[in-house]
Amino acid sequence: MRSRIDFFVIVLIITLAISISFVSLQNTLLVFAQPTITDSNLKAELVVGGLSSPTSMAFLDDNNALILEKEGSVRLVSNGQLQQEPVLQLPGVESNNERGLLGIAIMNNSNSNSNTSSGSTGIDEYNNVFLYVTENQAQTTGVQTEGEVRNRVYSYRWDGTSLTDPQLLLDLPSGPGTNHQGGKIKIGPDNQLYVIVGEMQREGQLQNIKGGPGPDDTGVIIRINPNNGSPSQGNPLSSDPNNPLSKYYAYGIRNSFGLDFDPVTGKLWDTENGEDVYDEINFVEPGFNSGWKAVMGPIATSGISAQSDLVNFEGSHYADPVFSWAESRGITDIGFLKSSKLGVAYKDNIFVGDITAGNLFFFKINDDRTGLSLKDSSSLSDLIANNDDESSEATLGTGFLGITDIETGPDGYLYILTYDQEADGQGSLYRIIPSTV
Ligand SMILES: [Ca+2]
Ligand SMILES: [Ca+2]
Ligand SMILES: [Ca+2]
Repeated sequence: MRSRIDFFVIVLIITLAISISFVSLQNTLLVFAQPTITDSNLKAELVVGGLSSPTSMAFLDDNNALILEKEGSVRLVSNGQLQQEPVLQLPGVESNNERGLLGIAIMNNSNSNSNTSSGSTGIDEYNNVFLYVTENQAQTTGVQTEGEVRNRVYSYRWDGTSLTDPQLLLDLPSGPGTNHQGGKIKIGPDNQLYVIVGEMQREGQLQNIKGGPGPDDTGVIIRINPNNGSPSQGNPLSSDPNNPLSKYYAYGIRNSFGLDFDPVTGKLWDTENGEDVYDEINFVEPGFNSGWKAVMGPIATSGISAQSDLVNFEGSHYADPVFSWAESRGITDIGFLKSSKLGVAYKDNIFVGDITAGNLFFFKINDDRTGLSLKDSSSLSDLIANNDDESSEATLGTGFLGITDIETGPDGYLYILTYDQEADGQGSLYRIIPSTV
């Protein structure tokens, strides 16, 4: 009898032990399914879930943000709540591979209106919302030929509840490749609209092919007047509006999912993607030639001997990336944190995401704000993450599944838009806040 009781006690203990370890395993899995921040002073907090293939976001004001879904919906997040109905559902969106509703920028306008007949003076405040979208429908004012898919940039007016009054600003190629569409757009501190366009597998002068087809709006950063789409004053390659180069700020870009402006200097930075080697972070000065498709990553590793092997338009210059990942990992957005809400160490420094693993990287900017500040003892001081181990030195966050956009919110916290490639593009919006909040 005694041995029988012992037997039941042992079985009970084993059963308990198994169930306890199962619960702790479940908890462990639950923890790992959430984004984790290596700095214990910070944490990631879910703002909204339930997004479908979110690509980009922008803030309208302190309480409202717009989020793009790749298939063509513009969603409103109001006071932290995702509104059920899209504020705009674009027809005719082509979302095959990397095509779709990709980029958003918002410009706040204050127009002083004086009405002399009544003697009244008023300020008319409104937001212009710019969208970059791949369309398979004809546009009467565009240059589309029948059956051709185009990338287009429109300006809308936000009336407080919906987007109205679309104006076509840019009508761009979208092929032959269905990948490398670019699509991030930004309003600069100069109030001009910057648009990054991928190479779409074209091979012309803009891809550094000497004697190749002329400028065709691929592999470039375009800088235009947001009111009418005309080339901005002072563009680096040509001041003649009839010259296609007059719209360009930079070229030689393979593909990009990231643009932002340094809040201190107003200078532009981008990220770019390599085929299988070299993703890049670039400091983009006017006339920048990034080197594709002769160079990806540092020119010293490219096999070409000198800048003279590239297509060098007057007013252009080649520059190496300020940082590269030797193994391409799908680097996406770049964002400066434009606040001290996460501590002074993070203020005005950069965060970069990737799509394949959902890692969030953090880098400090150097004193003259033209590159990164990396310790001499670091394996990254050669400006290259040569492998995953080295890359992890710059990793601040993991578990985001895939990052498509990074923005500083009006509350000064860092917002991270995620996209799970393994789960049909299921997406969420997180924000990084101090652990104590
Ligand atoms: Ca480059
Ligand atoms: Ca290295
Ligand atoms: Ca961004």
